[in-house]
Amino acid sequence: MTYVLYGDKGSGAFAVEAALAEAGVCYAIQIISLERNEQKLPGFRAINPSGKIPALRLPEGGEIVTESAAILLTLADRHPEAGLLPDAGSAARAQAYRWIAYMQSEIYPMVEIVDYPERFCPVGADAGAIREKARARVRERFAVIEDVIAGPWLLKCGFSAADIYVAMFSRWSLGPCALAEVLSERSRIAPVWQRHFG
Ligand SMILES: N[C@@H](CCC(=O)N[C@@H](CS)C(=O)NCC(=O)O)C(=O)O
Repeated sequence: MTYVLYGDKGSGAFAVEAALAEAGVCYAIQIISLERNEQKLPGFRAINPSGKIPALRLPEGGEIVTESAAILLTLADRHPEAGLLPDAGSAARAQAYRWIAYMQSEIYPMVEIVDYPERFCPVGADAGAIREKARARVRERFAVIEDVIAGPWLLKCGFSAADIYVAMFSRWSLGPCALAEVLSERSRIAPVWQRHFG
């Protein structure tokens, strides 16, 4: 039994695949094409009722986990030897939780508005203007992250799953930041980065 990752190239599945690769575990990928709107088909909604990727099927028992941040934290818990998070209970781990939660709650929802502005507009409203507002919010909210990056990684103590998230959001929205450049060359993650963003 292996993990099964449901996702598409260049999507939030990157973050999950990067964490799986970093943990050195076996996984299979089931492509759910965003271009073909496969995330909204009943077959996939049976996996994730919210009709979004990524989703991860766990080995042993086949439990499904959705929500990219929850998946990253789950992988960190299941594979502590991979060092995806600082030690449990440490101040550094609290900071990793803090910034992962910040990015999922403050930035990811803005990405949906950028990608699908018509979902948030009354009929006849200017979807392009809403998209630009959302882009501005992403830039503003990402600047908060840029200000706390210790360098080369977000946390002073070193690489963590939070860096995978920082790199993904910067690559999507702003053009890769210095941290993303470093992450894209990290040995286990480099091929995953290439596949998604190369
Ligand atoms: N809260 C979700 C958001 C996931 C999300 O928005 N995924 C995008 C792809 S990166 C998606 O599936 N978009 C398709 C849609 O909204 O129809 C998470 O963190 O996993």
